[in-house]
Amino acid sequence: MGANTDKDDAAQVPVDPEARVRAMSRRGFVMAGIAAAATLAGFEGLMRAREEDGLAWPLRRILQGNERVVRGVLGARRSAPLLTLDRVTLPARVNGDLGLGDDFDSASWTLTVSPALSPDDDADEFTLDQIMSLPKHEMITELHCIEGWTIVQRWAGARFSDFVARYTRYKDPRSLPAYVGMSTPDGGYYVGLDIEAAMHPQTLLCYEMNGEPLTLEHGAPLRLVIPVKYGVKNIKRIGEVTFSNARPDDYWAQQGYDWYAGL
Ligand SMILES: Nc1nc2c(c(=O)[nH]1)N[C@H]1C(S)=C(S)[C@@H](COP(=O)(O)O)O[C@H]1N2
Ligand SMILES: [Mo]
Repeated sequence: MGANTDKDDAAQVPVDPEARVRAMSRRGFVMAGIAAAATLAGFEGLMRAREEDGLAWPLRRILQGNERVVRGVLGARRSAPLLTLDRVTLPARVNGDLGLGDDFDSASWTLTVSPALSPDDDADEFTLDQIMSLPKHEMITELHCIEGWTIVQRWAGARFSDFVARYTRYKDPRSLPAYVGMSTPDGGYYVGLDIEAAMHPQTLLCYEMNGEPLTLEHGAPLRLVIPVKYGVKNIKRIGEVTFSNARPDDYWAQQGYDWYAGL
């Protein structure tokens, strides 16, 4: 949105727009423009307005106030670029060890998923072998940390969407709730994800990096790789997965970062 659009906008207000508009905040200005377009020019004016992301700009402005709609329009349909081997950052950088305490036994680890398949159970438990028996996908993608740096890694694992279809009660994706939360076994780190991003074909339950089993510092035995989101959402050492219609808590969102953290 630039000054040109504001001029188009002002042109829709018939009565001495300049004097009134100068006194208004930018937001008020835009709202006045929308109101003027709607009441004076009507739908036709809306349709004549320039397009932004394929939407007439007054609609775009309205949608910006509604993140649920915006993420549907702009969020999960995008895919991250797939890169080539020569781009991989070696040695791999490690960042973040919240929830990765020392007294951890990979051998006795299971993945806890709720709600369970059976209404009689609170949660289901899955082994790494069960996850590794799903089709294996490999990809080379960027990981963008919100601190401003980017690394490229070669990841391998099972699609989260395949895990959901095979092992959870949500065989029909239309029955899925709006969110999924994931946390480390000790609860020290946790992320909330919109279900569209979680079910994205590039979202992996990852157990291998650069052709080797994940190391503990990178999240062994199982981490999330979700390249449509910033690094913060790529939770290492997943212990629990919880599907829900209430937006799950998110460690970094609670520190003031954007909850969606989409790229
Ligand atoms: N359990 C856990 N997962 C985590 C973090 C963390 O502190 N604890 N940090 C996140 C952040 S901020 C980034 S950038 C990536 C870094 O992944 P890497 O260490 O494998 O490079 O992990 C994410 N996953
Ligand atoms: Mo990060």
